[in-house]
Amino acid sequence: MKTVYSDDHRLHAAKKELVDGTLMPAHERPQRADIILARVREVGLGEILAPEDFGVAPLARVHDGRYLAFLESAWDMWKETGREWDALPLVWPVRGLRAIEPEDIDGKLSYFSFDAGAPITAGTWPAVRASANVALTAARLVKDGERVAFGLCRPPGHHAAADYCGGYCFLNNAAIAAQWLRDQGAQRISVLDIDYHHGNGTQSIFYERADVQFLSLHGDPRQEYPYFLGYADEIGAGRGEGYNVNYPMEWGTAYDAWGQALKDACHEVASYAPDAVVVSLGVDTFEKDPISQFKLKSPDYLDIGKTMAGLGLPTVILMEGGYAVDEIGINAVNVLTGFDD
Ligand code: Q9C
Ligand code: ZN
Repeated sequence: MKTVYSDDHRLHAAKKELVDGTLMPAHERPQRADIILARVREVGLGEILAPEDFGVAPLARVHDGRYLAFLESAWDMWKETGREWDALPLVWPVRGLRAIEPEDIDGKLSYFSFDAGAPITAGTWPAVRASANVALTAARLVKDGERVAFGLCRPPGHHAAADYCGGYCFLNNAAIAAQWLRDQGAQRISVLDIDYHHGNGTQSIFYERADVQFLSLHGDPRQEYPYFLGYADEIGAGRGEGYNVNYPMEWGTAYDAWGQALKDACHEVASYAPDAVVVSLGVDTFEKDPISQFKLKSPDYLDIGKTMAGLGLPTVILMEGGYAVDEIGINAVNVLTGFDD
């Protein structure tokens, strides 16, 4: 299997994140991609390619123009006010407040985010552009006939919606790849999200559409981030009704139950009969993940790859979360080698 990778992910390196009420070193760090890439090389997975530049058009097919303009200009606006540390929001327009884009950069940061989990730094915009190009290049490989391709995306994307960032995510790489495949002539695409956290951004982007099926296996929103989306009764709306499938699972879930949910999700994908599958691959389901509560073990990831390969569909696998950095390479690449075997 070919891997698409860009060093430009390093341009985004947030210093701190809020954990347990204090500012701690960020979990979503450059080392994550470095370790996965090292493992791809170590196992001899296949060729490693640089991304092509697809420009802004495929991003604008998924994201709001105002949001893209904000992402591009946010760091300069923040810096102009004399601040040189990472930009973070402070206030969100919850129930009863007015959702009007403010002029002030601190107001814009809040308006275009749903949490304080996506700090904007000097290199965030070029890094997230590169990450989206990685996803698009992997999608192009599959469109051009590869059975499967791996986009080593960083920063991740599945928490980002059409017009907001959050949860370490800025551009929704999986949604951008899925939409691009549609625009290239695919009739139906399934997005299968196996990150520990619910893919709220991807779900919301495709919620009213029948041409992109979204399935997510994740920590139950009653207990787990992002808390406000991911329930099983979210089945899609309008023309999209029946094309959104959530599998919330409780803390402590191990591979016996998780693997059953994956099998069920794969049956749903098979009945939908898409032209291609986009996988949002998070390995934060691992038992030693520092911010997650599932109990998957390293060999389980081989089985995940094998199960997904069993669909026999063209597949674009895109990296999302996973924060146990010592094992992130083994776990992520186990999915890929399991798929290839
Ligand atoms: N105590 C991804 O995996 N913080 N994002 C959760 C838990 C945000 C995860 C706090 C986690 C975002 C792509
Ligand atoms: Zn996650």
